[in-house]
Amino acid sequence: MVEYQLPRLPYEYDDLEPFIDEQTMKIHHQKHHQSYIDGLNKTLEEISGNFHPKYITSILSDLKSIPEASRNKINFFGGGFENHRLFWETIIPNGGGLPKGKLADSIDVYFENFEKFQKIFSDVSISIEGSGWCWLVFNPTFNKIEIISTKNQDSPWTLKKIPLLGLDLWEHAYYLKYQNRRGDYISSWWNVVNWEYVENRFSEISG
Ligand code: MN3
Repeated sequence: MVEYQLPRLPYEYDDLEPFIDEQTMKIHHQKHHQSYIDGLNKTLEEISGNFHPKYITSILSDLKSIPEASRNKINFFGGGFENHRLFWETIIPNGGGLPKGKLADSIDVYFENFEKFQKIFSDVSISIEGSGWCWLVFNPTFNKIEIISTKNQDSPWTLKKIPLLGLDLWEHAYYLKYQNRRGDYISSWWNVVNWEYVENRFSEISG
């Protein structure tokens, strides 16, 4: 049986201190991420799709292929699985700084410079109502990068956009350390962004 599993983190739970605290990382990974995986596996089993030949990003790109009764659950749990999988990869101890190469060039083209990009991304992140994500995505239809937000666990893949970098703005991602200070969490998160990973992802995707 094909089952999704909790990915191992490429660092320890306390490695992102002081920006993201150990307890938050541990609960976020072991409890929250695991719960999306359990929900995804259970839903796939219900629709006999645990042998589904496609990876979750292909399923999310074509949700209509899923029986209507299970579509919302696949959207939620599948999005939750994949959003978090990417989230862990795009943060790293001693991260932050500036992107380089082709990604840096694209940011300059579409946002004028990195500072303006960072301000727009932070502003969109702050203004999400309730739970959701802020994303830097690649839009293959127009061959350009964009900043978008999605609600709950909706994945950019459902909008035919490819996520490059995502910030989790559910309270579970920051409440233990930052409480209601979402802005402080956002400013801290910039210090752990793994730009090298995002650059490589962008290069692979944009060809
Ligand atoms: Mn989360």
